[in-house]
Parts: sequence; C-alpha cells; structure tokens
Amino acid sequence: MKRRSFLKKASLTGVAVAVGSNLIAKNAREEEKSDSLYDGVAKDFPIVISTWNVPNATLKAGELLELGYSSIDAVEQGCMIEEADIKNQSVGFGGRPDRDGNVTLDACIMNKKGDYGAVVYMQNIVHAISIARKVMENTPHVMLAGKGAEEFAVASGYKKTNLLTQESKIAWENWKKEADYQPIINIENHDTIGMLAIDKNGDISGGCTTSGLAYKMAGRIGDSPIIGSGLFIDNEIGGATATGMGEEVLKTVGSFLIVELMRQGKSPQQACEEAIRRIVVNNSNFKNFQVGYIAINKKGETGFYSIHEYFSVSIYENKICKNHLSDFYNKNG
Ligand code: SD4
Repeated sequence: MKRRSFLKKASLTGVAVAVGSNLIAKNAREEEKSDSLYDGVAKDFPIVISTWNVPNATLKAGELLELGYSSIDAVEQGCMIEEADIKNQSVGFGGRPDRDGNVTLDACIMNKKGDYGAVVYMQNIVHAISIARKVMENTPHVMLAGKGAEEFAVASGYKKTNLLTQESKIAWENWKKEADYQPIINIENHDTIGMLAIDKNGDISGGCTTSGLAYKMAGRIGDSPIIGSGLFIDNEIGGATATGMGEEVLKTVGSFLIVELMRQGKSPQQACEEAIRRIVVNNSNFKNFQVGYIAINKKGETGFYSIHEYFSVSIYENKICKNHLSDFYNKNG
C-alpha cells in the first residue's frame, strides 16, 4: 500500500495521534520500500535542514515538528527566528541594505501540495516569510512586489518597522566610501536562510528568506523568492533550496533542477553536486562567487554542496541539531 493511502486510512480510523503518527509513517515507509524510487533505509521523521549555521531556527522548526505541527508551520516559524535576529545581516530586520540604504526583502514558501507564495522587494516588514505564506493562502496570486506587498502585509495586521539597524547603517556608510558597485557576493559573508522540513506525516515544505545581496542595485531581486530557483518542493520526490549568488542560481533554475535529478534517481547529494557543476562548467568567473545548495528526499536523506569552502548546514534529526561543513567543488583555490 502506498504511504498516502495508508496514512489516509489510518487517520480515518483515528489512529494518527501525535506519537502514533510517527510510527504509522515509519510503518508506511517500510511497506512502500519495495516500490520506492530510492534504495536505502528511510529515516525517522521529523527532519529539518537549513542553509548555514542557524541552530536556533532549525531547532525551533524541529521542536514544533516533534509536537506534531505541519512542515509548513515549522518552516515559517523557523525562518522567522532568523528574520527577527539583528545579528543575521542577510535576512529580515538588520539585513544589509541596497546601495541607496534601503533594506528590501525577498522570500518564498512552498507547501506539500506544491502551492507557492512569495514577496519580492518588500520594505519595512520584518517577517517576509509570513507575508509570503499569506500571499499563498489568502490571495489568488503567488507573488506580490514592493509597495503592494508592504500594503498587503499592513492590511494583514503586520506593523511597519525600519529594517535598517544602526549597525547595518554604519556598515553601509563605510561601504559607500569605496563603493565599487560590483554585485559580487563575498564568499564567506552571507547567511540567507533556506529551510526544508519533513513532518511526522512525511510531508515536505520549504521556505527561503533574505535581504539579498548587500549593496545590490535598487530594484534587484535574487533567486530566493523565485520558484524553482531559490526553492522547490515536490512532496512526491523531495525539496531543494539555495544560498549565494542568486543570479547564477536563477540562470540554472537550480532548485528545480535538483528535485528533477532526484526524480530521475539521484541521491540528494548527487543532485546538489550536479547542480553546482552546471553553474561552474560554463562560467570562468566562478572563483568570484559562492553558491550552496541543500536538498532532502522523501525518505529523509539529505545532501548539500557548494562551489567554495565554508558553506555549512544545520540538520535537525533524532531530536538533535548539528552543524555540518559542506564539501565543495573548488578544491584548487
Ligand atoms: C540572493 N541568494 O539574493 C541570495 C543571497 C544569499 O546569503 O543567499 N545570501 O542572491
């Protein structure tokens, strides 16, 4: 019996209560092994994987999943931790501004049904991921931009906040002294959060939220809020999300590519490596920018890979959150 019909039947009989549902999902995984797309052993759910060293956000998502929350709730609330953290200068409040001093946010979210919501170039609202979710759930559209996104957020009850903190303002003023207007991402200096989660029912959701490249041109939008580039989820197969130089991720539609490679039988690790190879193979400039991918498949296997060293990921599994340094392509420096 396929997991989906098994779970449906189980919940109809009222068996799928919090702890029991984990057992059911596990049994269902055992049963579907024979006709699974993948070889190997299914892991215990829930699992969360996030870009960069973000233990607070990843733990928050993991703990919610343990309590029986859905993957979409966990992803939203996990991402919100980084959006509110002024020490993270790549996301939300305290994010680095564009070259005119405006902090503009990009975010998107996808649920287990393949629904998608996004905001781009949104200002003055801390929780871009929540507004993306509201676009997905409460409007007939999938993406709102700029003022329209901001007004929708205010109409939805969110308050306006000046996102430029004193620290980010000082850094921007220092940058202006020698501004060379090159939108080149610094290899170590970014922590956009992309998060993928599998809940106790085995359902996958993902989110991605960022203030984008520091000192970008006004109006610039990166990969993070764009379906298939910064994030893609197919609940039958798995999910992927990206961090780093958005222009390169956009050109290769990286997250969609990774999910499609997994559909063809590649492991999450193999798929991430192939997506990085697609970027570097025709790009002699790859030494000057970083891209990192993370992926998860339906069995809970994870993968991550980057162009350069120092990319890391946070993984929550078996009730523990750990940071893992990624393998990378550019071994020769
Ligand atoms: C962008 N991918 O806007 C984002 C930037 C990023 O960590 O990941 N920063 O291109």
